[in-house]
Amino acid sequence: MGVDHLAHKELLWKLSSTYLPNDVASLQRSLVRHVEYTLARRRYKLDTSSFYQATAHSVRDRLIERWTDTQQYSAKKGAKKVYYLSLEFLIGRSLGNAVSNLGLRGAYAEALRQIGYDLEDIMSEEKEPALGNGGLGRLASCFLDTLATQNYPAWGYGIRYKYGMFEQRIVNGKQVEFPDYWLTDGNPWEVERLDVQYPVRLFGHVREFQDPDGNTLYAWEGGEVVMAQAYDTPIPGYGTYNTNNMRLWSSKPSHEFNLASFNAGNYYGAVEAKERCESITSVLYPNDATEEGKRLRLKQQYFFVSATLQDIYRRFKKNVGRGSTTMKNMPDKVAIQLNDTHPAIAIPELMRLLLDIERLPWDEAWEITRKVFAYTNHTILPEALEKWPVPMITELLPRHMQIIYEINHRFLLEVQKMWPNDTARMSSMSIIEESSPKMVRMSNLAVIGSHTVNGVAMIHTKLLKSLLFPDFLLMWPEKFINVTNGVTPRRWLLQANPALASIYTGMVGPGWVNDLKRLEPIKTMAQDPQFRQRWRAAKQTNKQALAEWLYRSMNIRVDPNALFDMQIKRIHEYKRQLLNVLGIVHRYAEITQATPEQRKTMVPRVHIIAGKAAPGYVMAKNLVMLVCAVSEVVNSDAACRDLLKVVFVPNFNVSLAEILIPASDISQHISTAGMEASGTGNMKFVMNGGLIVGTMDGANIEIEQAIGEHNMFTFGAKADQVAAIRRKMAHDPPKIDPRLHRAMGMIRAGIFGKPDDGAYNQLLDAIDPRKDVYLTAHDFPSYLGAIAEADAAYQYEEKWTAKCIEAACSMWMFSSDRTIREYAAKIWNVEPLPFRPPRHHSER
Ligand code: KOT
Repeated sequence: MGVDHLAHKELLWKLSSTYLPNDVASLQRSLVRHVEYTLARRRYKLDTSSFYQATAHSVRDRLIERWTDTQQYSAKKGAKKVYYLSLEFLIGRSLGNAVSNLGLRGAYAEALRQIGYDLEDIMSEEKEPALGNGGLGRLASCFLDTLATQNYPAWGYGIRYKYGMFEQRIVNGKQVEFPDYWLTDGNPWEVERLDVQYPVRLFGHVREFQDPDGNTLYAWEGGEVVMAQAYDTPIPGYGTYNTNNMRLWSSKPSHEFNLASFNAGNYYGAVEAKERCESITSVLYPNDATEEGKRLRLKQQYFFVSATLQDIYRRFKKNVGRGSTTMKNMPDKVAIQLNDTHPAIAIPELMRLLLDIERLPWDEAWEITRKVFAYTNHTILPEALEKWPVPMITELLPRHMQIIYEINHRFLLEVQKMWPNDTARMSSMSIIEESSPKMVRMSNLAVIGSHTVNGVAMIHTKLLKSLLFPDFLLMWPEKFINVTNGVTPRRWLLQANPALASIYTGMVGPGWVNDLKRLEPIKTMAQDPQFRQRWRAAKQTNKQALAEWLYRSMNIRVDPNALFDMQIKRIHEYKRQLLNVLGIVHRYAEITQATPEQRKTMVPRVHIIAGKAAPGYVMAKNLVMLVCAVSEVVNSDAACRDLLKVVFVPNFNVSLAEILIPASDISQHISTAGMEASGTGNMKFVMNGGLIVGTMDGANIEIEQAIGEHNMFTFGAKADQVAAIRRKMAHDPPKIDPRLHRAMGMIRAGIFGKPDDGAYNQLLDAIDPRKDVYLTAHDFPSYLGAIAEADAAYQYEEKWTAKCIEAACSMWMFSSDRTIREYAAKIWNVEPLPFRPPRHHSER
């Protein structure tokens, strides 16, 4: 028997020990095999869509061998792992990223070309998963790319929403939302792990009992149990074998659940209950930087957290008992990063596992918990800070509510020790807000339960410390750190901008792709006219491509020689798209009144605005309407012909950003100072050779430091002035700028239509100089100044190009590679673990 077993093992080993070959002929065989056997289509019935599927499967095979090897290797080494917990991942399309990271782009392009297909066409068949709202979700995906590229053992955990971010269409000049059922054609990038399922309990009650030694114990019982089903997606690193995992959970009914209800004879009731289970992971909440307080959202959060912690726990427990590993060693093997407070219920959940299941004493459990978790805050906007009603948590998660109260009780004793009888401090630091109903402040819970709290840009961290958590800072000064955001140069340069990427590679070799510092020497080339010429040609290629895209998909003609100005991000009052529109209306007025001589001095501009408004956010939807209306009027006015075009591009997403960003000359990042935590679009634009019009907010400040003041067009109130300006305007309203007055007058007069619901008046009333919360009116004059500066600079082509070169080649610190190195060193204490494959592929 023993001998036979060994023989089987050896044979199995031999059978599975070869890597797939990657020469063109082999790739072609693999493509055709997938068309025939995976898709079950005959050879003569081939369209781009089946070839997309086949290519994806062929690439996936190659990802899988690296993926399983990486996972086996890190398990064998017992390495500490990072777990990035996020309710959102905006991964974008996978095919281009995968072939590029695998180094197989050329081979696949050739393999496809020879059989009559174009890799680019095939890539555009892919429907992008939109499992995130905006910056926060995209950041999570940039981090996953870097974690794999830098060989960190790291997993992303999230939710496999059936419906992602809604599809935005413009119907009669207004945003209309359509469901995004992104799985219609299946998802070739995921692997359903039927062997990885966990039960998740909701509702029920807590039973108190005594163990034989007389200790009081608690058990959470009853209620409903739903199942979490794992779906895994390989995350390849660039130029490395290491391939990490993104595990997304989907909810489904549990067996007991089915049996109990069906046996009770309540067939329809049972089917409804089943649907309720599935609804937990049904839809992504489309609110960016706002909080809704819906019960289903809390269910989502807990469902996700419970499954994830069970999974992490199971993996860790395989080591417990091995050697000298005990529960206490969990923080040596596990680092959990909370992407904002959305997964913060993980803190009481881990406590529950350690107390009720592992039966550790409180202090031990608490020490482990605090060493495991770290929390990233992404916004200080009050409307985004999560709070859950105590009655809601009590009903849904009764044991967690007890644990939260106990955490709070012990914490407040510490506060009392530090500041005796300071009730004001107690109530502001408490996890519980004493309102009616009482609320659980998730950010306080996250701060108290984590070893490190980080902001996402220098100014944001400063405000976090001074405005949001000043008392916590006094208590734990070491806990608060800054880690400025970054973006991956793989997707945002190498893949999105091949024209610029090839210039870079031609100058410094391919090493810049994972070491952006290597671009620094190119800065001196800004003085070389020939180099500037090549740089401009690359930008022109991208602008031309965008112009063609706009014509093909929107039937709008734009002049690729005009200045392309973009503001593409979620629509939000604090991001001040209204300031942009008012600037455009002002320009429109100037153009219509200009003499032929004056017209000659004006810079032809194409203004592109894109972004989704949350479905319930009236002001944001009004703004979309206004942009569409302005675009209608301006684009059909003969006076503007060669001077101004305004385009609202619907359904902004990652794929669109990849087309737009490389084609921009100017982009606008013009939030009210102090309100945009970081922004990450700003980084992408500058890396792609565009310049910024921006406020002193978020990462703009650090970008300006990196690229030099002379390469950025800044304006507006500074963060430390905003409060005083607001106070002053209430009793001493400033005089309105005449140009703003005229622009507002044009809108109110109905030049862009008069919506029945007074949508435009509502927008304009909100910037009344007496209650101009976002300082739109206040900043308007200096905004026009910055725009005018940009226009003036653009007219000196050579100087302009030099600015772009200098700026783009100074951006290394905004690579997520730098960001992740900081997280690894300052927060996670993890080391890279490169997996080196056997030299001969057949010796796997
Ligand atoms: C908050 C609640 C729900 C959904 C999203 C958020 C959110 C998003 N909070 N902050 N963000 C953005 O995060 C980005 C990544 O750090 C920042 O660049 C950006 O400034 C934030 O607004």
